[in-house]
Amino acid sequence: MAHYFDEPSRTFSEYLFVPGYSSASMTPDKVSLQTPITKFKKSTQPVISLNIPLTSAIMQSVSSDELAIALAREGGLSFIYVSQSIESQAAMVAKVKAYRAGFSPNDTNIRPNQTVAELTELRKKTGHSTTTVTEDGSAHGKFLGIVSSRDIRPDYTSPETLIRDVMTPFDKLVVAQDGITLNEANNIIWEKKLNVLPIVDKKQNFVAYVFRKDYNSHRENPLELTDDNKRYLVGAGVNTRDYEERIPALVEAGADILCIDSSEGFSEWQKQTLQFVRKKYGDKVKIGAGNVVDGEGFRFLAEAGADFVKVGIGGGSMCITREQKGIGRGNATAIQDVAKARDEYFRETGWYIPLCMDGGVTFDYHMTLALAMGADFIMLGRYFARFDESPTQKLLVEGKYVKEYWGEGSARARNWQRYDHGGAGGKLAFEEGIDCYVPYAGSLHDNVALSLAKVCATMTNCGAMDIASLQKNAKITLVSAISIREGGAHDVMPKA
Ligand code: MZP
Repeated sequence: MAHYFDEPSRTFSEYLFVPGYSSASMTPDKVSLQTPITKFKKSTQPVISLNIPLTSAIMQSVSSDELAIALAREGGLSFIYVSQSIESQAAMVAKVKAYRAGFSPNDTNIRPNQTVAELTELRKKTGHSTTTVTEDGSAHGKFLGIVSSRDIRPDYTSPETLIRDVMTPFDKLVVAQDGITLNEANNIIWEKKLNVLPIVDKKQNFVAYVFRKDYNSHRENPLELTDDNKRYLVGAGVNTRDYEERIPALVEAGADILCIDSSEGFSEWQKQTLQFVRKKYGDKVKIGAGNVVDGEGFRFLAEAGADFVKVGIGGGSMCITREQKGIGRGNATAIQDVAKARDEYFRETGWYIPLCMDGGVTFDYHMTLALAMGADFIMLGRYFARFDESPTQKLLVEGKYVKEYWGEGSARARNWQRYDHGGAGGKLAFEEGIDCYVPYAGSLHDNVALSLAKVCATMTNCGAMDIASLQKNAKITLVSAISIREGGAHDVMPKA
């Protein structure tokens, strides 16, 4: 006889927190959202922790290098999408790693013997006006000067003019040597009243810029997630097909952590991929696996060597897996069940394996519920797709600004490796995700700040000042259908 679960499969909207005691000193600004992302042995510290419990989904329409930089600046982490060539994914990872907090890489470069017309074309492509003149036109070539918007007078400067005749040459610029700290660079900017300070190495090769305009943003982001060299942390998705080639390329490019991207993680393919990493790199390379929705699936991946386990099947906002295949589990039940198995595993082995709640986290309070139910961090697609920094187009549809969003199992992404069951060949036999729009919401910084303000406020109401105590002490209740109605504005006439 088939196995039947006693509990119905429940989702976050069916639960509410019941407040706990909060003392006068418990205020939202004092809440710590720091959280582990890699497994660790009892009484030791995880090798990697996040400063906020948010990661962005391994999706074409979400996790590009630009979003990764914006999210790391807030203290979270992106997993660059895997459904692209190994070369382009590794290039995206390298681009994030080239970005030292406060130091901007150069993506608009030109040779001195090129023309103003070529410069105009280049600027249209990159959207940046500060152009670096290097001997060979490469990003880290010998630095010869800068062309800024002030050097070219529109309608007056002939398009045929050579760059060498309009640029501010190297000997007229204030530059600093590589190795300078951000503080020292900012001091020079203020003392010399500069807008930008170029950094060069000993051979005069270009390294990076420090911009005056970034000074405040850096000060506003004390939670920035960086490595020991002040470079932003970045993750990358991998699949269970080309991992032998893809993983070394991503590691070489500087990825700090990997995650197997699959709609269903309780499989021999995941075990083989994890074993490949352990054999080749030991514990040096960190890799998460998933997705699973019950204790059995969790234990399989834990024993196979996963650094974290991702939870959730069929709950994603654009996902139609449950409709297509009848497979999945309500997110709340899934995370509760897996967290129970994780805690048992910890008691048995002394290894704590962080859990990631992935997909279907819709309202901000769902984040808090997921954390309280045992998730250590959350992965979001729809949420991040709405922001300026996501890689998709912003469009005006029926009078409202939207951004494009599509599932990895949609015909548009054609990420068959995520859904395939192995064997020879590989194709997307039927769709498991849709191509859609999400309402445009503005900047990642503003939205993440607002969401986390709500998370911290709820935690304070629960008497929890960090995620571990929320998991231990939260009081959570199921709600009836009628009380869900009571939870919104009701029996009043809202003004339009
Ligand atoms: P959401 O945050 O938009 O609700 O869900 C994002 C998650 O949905 C991803 O992290 C991934 O696990 C899952 N996903 C991505 N593509 C599909 C699909 O095409 C999907 N069905 O379910």
